[in-house]
Amino acid sequence: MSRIPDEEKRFDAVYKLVTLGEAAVGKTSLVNKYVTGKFDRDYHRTLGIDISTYDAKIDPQLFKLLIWDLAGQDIFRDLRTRYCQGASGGILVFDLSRPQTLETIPRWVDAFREAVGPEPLLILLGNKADLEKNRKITRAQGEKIAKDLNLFQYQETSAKTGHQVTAAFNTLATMIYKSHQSRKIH
Ligand code: G3D
Ligand code: MG
Repeated sequence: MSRIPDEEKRFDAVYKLVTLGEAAVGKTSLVNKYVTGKFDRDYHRTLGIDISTYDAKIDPQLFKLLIWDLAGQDIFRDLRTRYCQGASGGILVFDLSRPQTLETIPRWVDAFREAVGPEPLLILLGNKADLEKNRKITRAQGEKIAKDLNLFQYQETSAKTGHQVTAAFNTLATMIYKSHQSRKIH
């Protein structure tokens, strides 16, 4: 009988999450802020796939999150499928000051669901909420898209100030856990 290392036993679940959305909406900054608590102004644009691991203690659960972060280029097809495979959830991001980054959200949702099916949960984040004077999308518009696409939540975030960043990632992890629990019961 093989032994499970103590370290692995501590986790209630291990989830792969992927970031999705157009270039420069703040995907890498959001992950960075969540995982390190910092906002790095000089952060270099991601060239490939970064995988950050984060132990999220969301009382009473402890989750290990593997957050995959792809460069924002339109490199769909093969990579998209492999990138999304095995994901328990996705973080869709658009920029509140650039409407075209919201317009392509349905494509990202389709791509994700084609790769992993309908079950993994998706959260939609309208990012750069700190740039209030540049805002072009209202909260109601974001909420409507989330509802129309059957996403479980819409939140407005700022990777710069940290506004709603921890809440968004933690909510996603908790909702994934709850949905898996309810599937076990039914
Ligand atoms: P991406 O991973 O989606 O491509 P990045 O996006 O995280 O690389 O961010 C793109 C640019 O937006 C970066 O600026 C970053 O600092 C900025 N940014 C990200 N999130 C926020 C936010 O919440 N508020 C503000 N004001 N800026 C944000 P640079 O200048 O480095 O390209
Ligand atoms: Mg990036």
